[in-house]
Amino acid sequence: MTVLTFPTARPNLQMNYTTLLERHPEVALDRHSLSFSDKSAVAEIGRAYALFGAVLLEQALPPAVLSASACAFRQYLQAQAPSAATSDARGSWHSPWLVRQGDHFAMAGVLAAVVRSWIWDVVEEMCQSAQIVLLLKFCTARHNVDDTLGLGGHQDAKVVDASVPLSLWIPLQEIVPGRCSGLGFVVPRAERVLPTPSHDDVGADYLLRELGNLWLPHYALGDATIHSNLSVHFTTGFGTRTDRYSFEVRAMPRASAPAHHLDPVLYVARRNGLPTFVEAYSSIAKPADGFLRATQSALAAMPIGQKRAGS
Ligand SMILES: O=C(O)CCC(=O)C(=O)O
Repeated sequence: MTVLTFPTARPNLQMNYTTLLERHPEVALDRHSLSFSDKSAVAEIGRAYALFGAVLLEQALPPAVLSASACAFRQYLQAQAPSAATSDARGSWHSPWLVRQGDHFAMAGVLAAVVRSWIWDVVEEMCQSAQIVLLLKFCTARHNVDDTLGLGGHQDAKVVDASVPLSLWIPLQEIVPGRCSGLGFVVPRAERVLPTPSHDDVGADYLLRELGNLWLPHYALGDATIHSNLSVHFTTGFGTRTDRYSFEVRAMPRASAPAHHLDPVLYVARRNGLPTFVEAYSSIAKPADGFLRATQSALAAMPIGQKRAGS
């Protein structure tokens, strides 16, 4: 089982996310105009992403699908012994095919909704391809208990894999900075992989030098962000002890995907103009067959959405 965990900055006396937000409330504003809707041109979103490394897609996913997924995730966690996952008082990380109750997989509907939403047009634009792979070994369902955290950040090129270009971060609930843990970014993105003083983390000093470029988005239910592998980003923590549920999805062009990342995997391409799962694979070592089938069934059951404005 691959369960990614990311560096999480420890409490820091100099500045934590609560004091950051109190002293610099502007960090919660989208100062670089990186929020887009289904009315925005895909090319415009692609340009912002190329320059800044992170974009927020507003109201991109059906709230009912996300709420149902959060509810199923909670039920799964309640049914687990605490030792069954990478779990402690701060929450836990799970491969999506393991988050199940019988034949019901909490993340299957979210993945299908992503592929059938206008997010997919954006992913294709960023990948410059309509032949995409969903790298399930790098996808993670996360339960986070909001803790007081000192500033820090990481780049996925360092902590995930340099070959994987992008991540979608999908909260399964509303995220209000200061009220629950979320994901924040340094925008524009870095130009290269940065030195990390400790534990793959760029450190508080880096963020403090970038105060004008910090962004702690407010996510409404249905919003998602996409960040690049060079984007410095961070789990925010305010010490409220509230629960947060999210799903991180990693995708890349099929043509450049390393073979050793393709287990388990879902292949997406267009059929009759609609993004569709065209192949799936899971080895015996990664028992994800049930999840792959559930995701394909969820896609087949999805209403065919309206075409985007301008597409
Ligand atoms: O969910 C989180 O808080 C962290 C996710 C993350 O850091 C990442 O996507 O690289």
